[in-house]
Amino acid sequence: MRTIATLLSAALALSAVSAASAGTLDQVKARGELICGSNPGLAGFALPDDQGVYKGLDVDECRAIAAAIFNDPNKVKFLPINAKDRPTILASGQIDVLIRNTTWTLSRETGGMFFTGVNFYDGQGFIVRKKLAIDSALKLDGASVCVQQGTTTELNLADFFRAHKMKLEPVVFSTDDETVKAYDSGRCDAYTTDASGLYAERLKMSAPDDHVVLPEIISKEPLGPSVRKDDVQWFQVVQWTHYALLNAEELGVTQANVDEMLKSDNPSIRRLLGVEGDFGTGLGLTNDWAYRIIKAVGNYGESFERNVGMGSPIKIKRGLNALWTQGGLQYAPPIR
Ligand SMILES: N[C@@H](CCC(=O)N[C@@H](CS)C(=O)NCC(=O)O)C(=O)O
Repeated sequence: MRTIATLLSAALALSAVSAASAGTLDQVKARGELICGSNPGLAGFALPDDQGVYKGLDVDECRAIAAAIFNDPNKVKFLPINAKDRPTILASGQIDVLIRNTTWTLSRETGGMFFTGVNFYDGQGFIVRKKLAIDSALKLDGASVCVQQGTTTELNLADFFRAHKMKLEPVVFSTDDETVKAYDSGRCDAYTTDASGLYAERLKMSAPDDHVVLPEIISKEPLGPSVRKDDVQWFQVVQWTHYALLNAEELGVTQANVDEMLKSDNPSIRRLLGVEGDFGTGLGLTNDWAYRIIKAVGNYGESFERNVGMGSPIKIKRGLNALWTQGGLQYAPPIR
């Protein structure tokens, strides 16, 4: 009897574990919205506009997932997350996915954040006041540098100064607003973050033109979405959402021409849009999943240009984020 009871409770415990760990996609569908962990406010990546509507490159990845699931890019709630809280909030289950300019590193991954890919290849840089009259980060010996806690930025900063035998006075803050304000008010000689962040944060400074970005990029910052480790199907939904955005760009499918493209004879386009084949169901989605994404947010290139590209206030060149066909690193496996 005791054995049966033990077996029964073991079986119950096991099913509870699999119920808890299985089916983020089903949970999202049942809830009726996606919960996306996002930046509290980083222009170009995730920033509420005047109407409180979140806009940005990371935001578009979240909206693309919502579009793939619900055929509605607005069925997503954005939960702003501070840098140092990212691993715990993802682990706690409060969010379905974290898309918050977060660098893919080994220790983050072994610590439970499972990265699905890279939606922005970045690297860390420095900004200083022009009147400091230095033209290289190698001339920062003895400098005070404002930096945000809980970031790879903080670690790379220490490495860079140590590697170059320079004296560093780090001035650490827990939020980005505090960090930028401190630098802007003259508390530090330099401010350091991902290069993308430097472009965005510079716009917040009282006199953006009084500052200069130094030429050195001191690290690799592959920024991408992460999910918990226990749900392969959900991992694939998030991963292939980015691949759909990339494949669309590669195939010339845009938000404006996607309906026209449904009539295309190109087999790759037909598979992407679900006109041919049975690809979406394998992800737990409908076969028009990628059509929904492109119709809602456009392709990766469109999202890039709109949010951070040369036509946007941020003015970042495609660089490493160009498609592989254009000399960049953005590459998606084929849909077949
Ligand atoms: N990519 C780095 C840095 C990410 C990061 O949090 N950067 C800061 C500075 S641009 C930020 O976004 N802060 C926004 C905030 O906390 O409000 C990482 O993953 O650690």
